[in-house]
Amino acid sequence: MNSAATVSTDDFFAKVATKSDSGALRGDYSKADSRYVVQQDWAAYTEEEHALWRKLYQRQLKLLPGRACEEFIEGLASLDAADGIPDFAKANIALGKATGWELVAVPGLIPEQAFFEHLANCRFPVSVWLRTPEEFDYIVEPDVFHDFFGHVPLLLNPIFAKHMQDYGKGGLKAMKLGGLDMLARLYWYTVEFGLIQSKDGLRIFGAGILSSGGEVEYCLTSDKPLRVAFNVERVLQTLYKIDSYQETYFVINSFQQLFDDTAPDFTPYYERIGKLEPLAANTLLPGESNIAP
Ligand code: HBI
Ligand code: FE
Repeated sequence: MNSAATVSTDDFFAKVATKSDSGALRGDYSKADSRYVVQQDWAAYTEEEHALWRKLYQRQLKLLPGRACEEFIEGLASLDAADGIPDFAKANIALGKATGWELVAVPGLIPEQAFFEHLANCRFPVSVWLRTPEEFDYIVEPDVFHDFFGHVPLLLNPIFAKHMQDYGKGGLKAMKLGGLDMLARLYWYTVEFGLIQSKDGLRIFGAGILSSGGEVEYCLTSDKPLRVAFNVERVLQTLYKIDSYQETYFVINSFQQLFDDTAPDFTPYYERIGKLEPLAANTLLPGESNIAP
């Protein structure tokens, strides 16, 4: 479903090397270049795969009105991706015009350094393979549906796109500062599972939610999870769930807020929070309120 916990380069190569093990990554890395980029080979997708894409797309599309943020819905519409697995080269024309971003095809999860370097240079890595019909509702690693449907629409938004670039730069910096586990929580709770308070009410912008059949409704209406106002340092300290719906969602007020609040140098945050125990995913701190859906 998405990027899971941080994948160190060592873990990563261990996973690729032990392809037969259950923890192995499933993409074909044999043709990847030094940046882990491959050809999409759009012509090689089968009609069955395009049909599965259309089913996934239509299921998700119906869930979006009144739940996804407007920026996502608008971005998706301009990508013209309803008819089958999109050709990245075509999407890159729209993306280039809107924000200067470019999609690059990758075999699947890639090591963090390569991932951050792509983002820092306005390239978004999109997995080339599509899940199987058996995985319609749930997938562990990011496939082309999660990556494209979930992530690409907001890359057409200039402020969000700029945030993603800064996140990439921040990732490269965090690797040197020992802040990667903390920074990954920011990505998780915003880019993957973020909510936004819009003028019309609570909406979703996180790709992990928007590419999921069940969590779209759950995150907005269930009384089980917490919904807490976004605060950078709080998020950096908070553990997350990779194998269940989230126990806490953080709510931003605008993409500008996300951009501005993450603009400062994180060095002092890493120093301070690195010494603390991380907070469990279901924590509500004194003084925090649980935002009603
Ligand atoms: N690779 N293809 C891909 N997609 C991701 O989302 C991704 C990745 N490698 C590393 C990674 N995410 C995360 O570890 C970072 O966001 C922290
Ligand atoms: Fe993702």
